[in-house]
Amino acid sequence: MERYLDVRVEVAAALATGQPVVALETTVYAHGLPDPINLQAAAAMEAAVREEGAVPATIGLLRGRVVVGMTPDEIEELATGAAVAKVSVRDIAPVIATRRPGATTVAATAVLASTASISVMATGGIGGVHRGGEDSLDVSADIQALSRTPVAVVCSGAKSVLDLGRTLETLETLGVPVIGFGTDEFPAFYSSDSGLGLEYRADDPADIATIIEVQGALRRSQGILVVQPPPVSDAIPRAEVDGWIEVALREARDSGIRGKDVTPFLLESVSRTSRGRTLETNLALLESNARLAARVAGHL
Ligand code: PSU
Ligand code: MN
Repeated sequence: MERYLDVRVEVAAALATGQPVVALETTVYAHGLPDPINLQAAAAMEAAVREEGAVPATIGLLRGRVVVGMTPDEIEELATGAAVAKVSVRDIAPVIATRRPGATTVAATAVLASTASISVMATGGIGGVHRGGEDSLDVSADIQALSRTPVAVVCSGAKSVLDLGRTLETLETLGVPVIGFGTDEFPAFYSSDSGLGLEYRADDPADIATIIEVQGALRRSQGILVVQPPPVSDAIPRAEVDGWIEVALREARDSGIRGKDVTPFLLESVSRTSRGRTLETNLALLESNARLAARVAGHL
């Protein structure tokens, strides 16, 4: 397995000695955020993890291998490179085999983190059921990965460009516990409220760690989705975001965007229409999710 899996020394040492480790995805840098905010986000997430006493393990594909614990230079290579693949679960083997550089989505990052024995990761928002997904069947592989990969994913819910109600229903069907950190509501990524209530809430990272431990002890295949709203000072009212999303969805339809290009397209459109406001929020929530993930990992 080492032939294709390169777990860097700092991460390997932390895992061997039981130090907390937090996995971080790279699609958000390569396909979700523009330059230079992507590099700012990467640096802020790694710094937040370290400040909380954990080791960051940024994951991506380079030169025919999975790298777990990328260097800042390698992260920059993925974040700014021209022909970087967006790698979800189905893409892992083909992209490694052809030695293309690849940025991993939540789904692929969770799967590879689990392979490397890392049990907590942080991101912005997971992919989910797209609007109209009941017809197009466009449901992010993030959802299925969560149902069969024992990794806790700390995020701000799912992007509001999605159908959040159907996303939550699907998570329930697949047996994925969703825990609100300091909230009783599923956050809507840029906004703190979605109008969708959650069954479970925790106000202390230690309580989330306990849930992860129970899930692991019972050998459940599912991961856990930990959701927290964006920081209050950066949250954008839902009504405002809804307007930008309508424009984005119309543009996507008019341009015939399909498949893996949908999410990057919608994110780009929303950031353009909002004149960069969504980018500020995205950066702030990524950092705060990395911080919470590290605190949870510290209690495991
Ligand atoms: N959330 C963001 N920005 C992103 C993504 C999520 O704020 O770029 C990425 C994540 O990597 C997520 C992916 O796993 O989008 C989902 O893409 P899709 O809907 O094609 O599965
Ligand atoms: Mn999709």
